[in-house]
Amino acid sequence: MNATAEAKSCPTSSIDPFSHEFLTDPYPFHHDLREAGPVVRLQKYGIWAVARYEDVHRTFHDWQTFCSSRGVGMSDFAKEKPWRPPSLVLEKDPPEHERARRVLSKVLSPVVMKTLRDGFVRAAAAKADELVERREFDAISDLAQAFPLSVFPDAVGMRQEGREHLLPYAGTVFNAFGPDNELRRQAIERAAPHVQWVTEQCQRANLAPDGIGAKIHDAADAGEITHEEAPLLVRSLLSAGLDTTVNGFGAAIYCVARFPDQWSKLRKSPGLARGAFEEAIRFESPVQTFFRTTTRAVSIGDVELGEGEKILMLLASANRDPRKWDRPDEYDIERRVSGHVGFGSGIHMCVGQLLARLEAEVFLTELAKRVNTIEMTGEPTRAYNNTLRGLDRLPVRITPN
Ligand code: QZP
Repeated sequence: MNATAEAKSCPTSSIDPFSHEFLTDPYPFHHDLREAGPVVRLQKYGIWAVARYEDVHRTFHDWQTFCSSRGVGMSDFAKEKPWRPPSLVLEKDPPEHERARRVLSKVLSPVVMKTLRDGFVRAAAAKADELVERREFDAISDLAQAFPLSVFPDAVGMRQEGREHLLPYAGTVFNAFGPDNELRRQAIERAAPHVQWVTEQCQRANLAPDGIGAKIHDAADAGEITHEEAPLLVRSLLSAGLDTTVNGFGAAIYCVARFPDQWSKLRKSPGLARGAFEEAIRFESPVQTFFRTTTRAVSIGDVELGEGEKILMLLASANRDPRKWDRPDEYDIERRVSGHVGFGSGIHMCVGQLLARLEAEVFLTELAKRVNTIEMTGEPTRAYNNTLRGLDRLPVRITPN
């Protein structure tokens, strides 16, 4: 290939979306990548990036051209061995994807959500009472982690012992989507005990018979998937179902702590809880990025990409693209937020979104009934991960109604 000709026809950037600097404050880099063009060559990695809403959306929806089966991280499964056996849903294309997806869709359906709701309300009320009593606490460990940890593993039907492996395991999964940098290497280096525990918990014998995990094994009895596939599909729940909601909760609390007028609105109308969560997902995008791989030559704008090229989709940038959103950098719980790509879009769009929204709605509603003000009492500190954006400390003080 003629390097000079390529440089003329296609915007190129030296930005590293997985550098410490980028992960600390991605917004100026998002701006530069959006302005560079519909698709940008990332020099450092020899891959492509899409940062505008329209192009991220198109990439999500054209699954025939932009496939998942070669991995949704930077590593191309056609060239490198995956760090763990590929997911039966995330890392597959139709038709295999559909079979696994149908099962997850069923075990995470509105009917199942209805059976979980009352228990979640009780857990949320108890946690909100406890926090109001304490007044000052860390909104990450004491709330964003504590609440999902108090409901999700029980809903799946997991045993008590060993649950401390869940967040480190998920942290590894999300770091592993990134490039071969220090975050990824260190996570994989330390993963073995977490992988071993999680793998064990996916077995039918380790799941309560009435939980979501067991329902996946029941689907194998019904012939919808094989008995060999069931544990790997349970693994998807454990990979994707906790760290995501933890960072979603963290995002929501960080938002209402920085935008007190929005908390006031929520307090006066707890019915806005779902909107407050959804807007926090748009605003912070707990899942910042994902990749696809081209299955054929394709043009994006004026740029022609070959087959077998990795494309980074910057969801967080799409969710604040001024071409799509009015006042993109404002957190507004009454915004018409539908169309955001914080849960992805298209055939792979988050299959657990009803569960995430249920947890958030129920908890934010209970908090809104009790809490007058939420203020930060110190500097929040960031948690660094190749895929997830969130904090590891958010000291707050709340005042009761
Ligand atoms: C992680 C899996 C944000 C999501 C892409 C997270 C995710 C989804 C599925 C899996 C893992 O199936 O293991």
